[in-house]
Amino acid sequence: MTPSQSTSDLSYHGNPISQMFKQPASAKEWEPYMLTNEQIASFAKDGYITGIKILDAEQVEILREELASFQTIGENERSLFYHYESNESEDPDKVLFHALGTWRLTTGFHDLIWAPAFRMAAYQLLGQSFRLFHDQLFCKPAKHGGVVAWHQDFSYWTFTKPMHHLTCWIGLDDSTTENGCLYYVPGSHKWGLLPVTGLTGDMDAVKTVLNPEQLEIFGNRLPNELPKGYASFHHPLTMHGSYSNLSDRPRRATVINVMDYSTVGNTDGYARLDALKSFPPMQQDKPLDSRFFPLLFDGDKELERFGMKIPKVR
Ligand SMILES: O=C(O)CCC(=O)C(=O)O
Repeated sequence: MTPSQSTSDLSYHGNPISQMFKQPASAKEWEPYMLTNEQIASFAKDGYITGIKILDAEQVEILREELASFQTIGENERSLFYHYESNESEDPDKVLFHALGTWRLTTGFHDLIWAPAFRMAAYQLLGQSFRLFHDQLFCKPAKHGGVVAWHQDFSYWTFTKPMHHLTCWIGLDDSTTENGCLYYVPGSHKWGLLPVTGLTGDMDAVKTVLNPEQLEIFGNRLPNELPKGYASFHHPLTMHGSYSNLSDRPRRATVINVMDYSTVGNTDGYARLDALKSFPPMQQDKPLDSRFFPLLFDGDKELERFGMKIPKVR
């Protein structure tokens, strides 16, 4: 199967289906992807790390083409998405395309979740073998791209437990302050869980729930400018968001959200069950281990057989 080819439901494939990403087969082939002790310490301190290359230019091009095809898909394929909003912006003058579930639709997005550079870094930062939770697209067109308001990912994920998740944000365009790059608040992963204050409306709504000390730290937020194909990884409590895109260039990004392999459902009493109606089935206290949550990396098994000593978050 070649990238860009679309089939019915790719979640039936729990392994890569194309040659888009060559999988390492020895310690020597895994080593170039390994994060250093310094990068792991920096993640523990700041709640994110950045500048990790995941995709080459050709792979970016494949994903851009597949992304473009999502604009014109039929009802059947659209039903595979867990969430699909061609414009989720609450500002009538702006556009934000937001979708979850691309890995079920096209070969490139399906195989992206097995990209070796992504898998190695995620394994080290979670310190554990992990499963796919879901993927996402956040795309802002040129000139009128909408904001993604400041938020913590886990405030939207309390229908799962325990909190042992990780996000990988990958640019499909060079992202800069001009076209609406992501921003992070270093150290905010130590604030604890904050309530949902909205994703696509008032950029600064979260300020209403921050205490004076957090508000001061919020002043240290930093832009996460990245070339296309490069990624940042963040903790589920790290505060992040992105401003509008008023530039002449689009700002497209794909996101992979992963979780500890033993994560279970926590749906009983979840306040926003309606938002989950197109999600894969999940049950209270039952492992999320169906075909919708493939095991992406059994790192302990796959790497230790090569005798590799891997620095990991503990
Ligand atoms: O791409 C963006 O602007 C927002 C991304 C985001 O919220 C995330 O990766 O969790």
